[in-house]
This record gives sequence, C-alpha cells and structure tokens, in this order.
Amino acid sequence: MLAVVTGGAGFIGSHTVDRLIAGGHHVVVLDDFRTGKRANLAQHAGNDRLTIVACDVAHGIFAALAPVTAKHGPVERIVHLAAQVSVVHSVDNPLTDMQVNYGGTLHVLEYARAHGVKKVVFASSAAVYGDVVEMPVDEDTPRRPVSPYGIDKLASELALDYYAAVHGVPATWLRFFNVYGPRQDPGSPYSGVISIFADRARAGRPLLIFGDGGQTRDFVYVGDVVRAIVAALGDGNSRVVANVGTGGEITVLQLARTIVELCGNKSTIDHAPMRAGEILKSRARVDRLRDALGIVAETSLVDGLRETLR
Ligand code: UD2
Repeated sequence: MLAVVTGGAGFIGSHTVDRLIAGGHHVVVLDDFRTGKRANLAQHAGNDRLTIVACDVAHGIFAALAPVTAKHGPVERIVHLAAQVSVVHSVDNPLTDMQVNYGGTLHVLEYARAHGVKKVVFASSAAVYGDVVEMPVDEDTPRRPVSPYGIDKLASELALDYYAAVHGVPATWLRFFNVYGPRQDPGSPYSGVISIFADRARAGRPLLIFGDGGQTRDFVYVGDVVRAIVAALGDGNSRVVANVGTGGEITVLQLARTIVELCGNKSTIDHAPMRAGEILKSRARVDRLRDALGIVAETSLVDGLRETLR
C-alpha cells in the first residue's frame, strides 16, 4: 500500500511512519519541517520504501505528490497529521491557524476526491469539546471549542464528513487527548507538559505547575495512538469519530511527583498562576475506540513515562 503521512516528520507522525514501514508499506511523508524534524526519520535512511517531500499542506499537495505517484503508483490512504499544533498560537494568529489547520484539510480532501483515495484518517483533538463539566467526555458531547485551534479542528471534521457523504471519500477522524512519548519536543512553553517535566526532571531542574496542580488530563502514550491511527486506516468506519485516550485521568501534581520519582533526583515542584483558558478536567470515554476500532490503550502511564525518559 502507498500511504501518505502529512506531518510525518513530527512527533506522532514519525511514530506512525515507523509502524507503517514495519508493516511493509510504502510511505510518503509530506512535511514543511517547521516543527517536524528530519532526525525523527533518520532510522529509515536508505530505505526505499520511504519518500520524504518538503511540502506545506496549506499550499496544496497535488504538485508534491505528482512525481511520487508517477513512479510508485496511486496513493491509497492518507493520514493527515500536519498542523499548526499550538492552541495559544492559534489565539494570536487565527488566520494562519485556519489556513494551515482547516485549509490543509481541504487540500488533502480535494486530493483524495480527485484520486479516489480509499481512506483519509484525520487527527482531530479534544479541543473540539471546549470546557466540559461531565466526565468522561463521549463523542456526542456538544462541540463548543474555545479556541481558533478547536474551531479549525471541528471545521475539518465537518469537511471530512461532507466529503465522505457527498464525494464518497471514506474518512475516519480521531480526537486525540493528551498524547505523550519519545520525540515530543519540549522546546516551547506550550509543548506537552510531560515533555517539559521530563526534560527538567532529568536535569534536576524545578518543575513549574500552573495553578495548584489539581487539574486532570487523560495522557495517552503515542504507541497506543499510532495503533488507533493504523486501525482507522483500514477499510470501514467511514464517517466514524472516536476519542483516543485511556479513559483514565491524573492530576498534574501527581504527574509531576511521579516523574520526579522516576528520575530519582531532587527537582522541586513550584507553582505559578493558572494559565488563561485552562480546562480543569479532561478524561475520554473510550468505548467507541474499543468497539469500532478494536483498540484499547495498553501502555500504563508509568511504563510510558519510563519509555519517554529513556
Ligand atoms: C492539550 C493539547 C492541545 C489541545 C488541548 C485541548 C497537548 C500538548 N496539548 O492542551 O493541543 O488539544 O489539550 O484541550 O497535548 N502544565 C504545567 N506546567 C507546564 C506545562 C503545562 O503545569 O510546564 C499544565 C497545564 O497548565 C495543563 C496541563 O499541564 O493543565 C497539560 O498542559 P499541556 O500544555 O500539555 O496540554 P493541554 O491540556 O493544555
């Protein structure tokens, strides 16, 4: 199978590529390398089943894919992960967010429609729900995003549903909760909290918690997320949406303590004011992930943290 992974040089993307290549597929990575890194794919150097093309999805993917398909045949499946990933950035730059995160999805869908792609899998987000009181959150919870990022992810979901219904482009979309694991970049203040805490705790530096640390998140290991992506890439489940989480939750304070303990050093835990727009609780209902896609997150938080720290 020839599969395209947009954002394939990123954190989740590169793990997806690893899995698809291990499964014997030919993979084409489209990435603009703004946040993706070639180093994330260095393990496949010299493998002729991986083709890497520099491409910004906001500008379309037809031209980037034409030489590849001329050589290797038609694209059968697309995993669309390329995105502007920061919620905070989207608040300050809603137009860029729309161009990349919604526009990019439309470009992918236009390609899929024109070329009869057999499945598009899209990375949506828990951000489409906004601030929800009732936990766990199921997929039918009203979508009330509170950021341009969440709005563009939701708009993308609607576009997928429309292209599936009207143009017959099979599509499945997954709402990721808090994904973590190796290769997540701790480089920005808005990087995933586990990447930041791991980076600091390893160096014995203080961990900074925003608020009292009582807020909870459903942290799901990237290996489990990739299993869900690959399951969704198969036939069936068109117009199906599923949360991707563990169904559990942990407070940020407990998380910080666990990471310090695993590192076995003396990082202190400090506090700063709560971030604006912060949600207090987040936990996925994961029945649909199990029932529709046959996936249950199986990596415990401690095992996933150990792997991340290693
Ligand atoms: C996650 C997603 C985001 C969006 C959102 C939807 C990640 C990295 N981000 O944002 O893309 O889908 O969910 O709701 O998955 N924290 C600290 N100290 C730090 C960094 C973070 O205390 O140094 C706290 C932060 O205030 C929050 C929690 O840790 O309560 C998780 O923060 P995050 O940035 O990893 O993810 P989140 O849930 O804000």
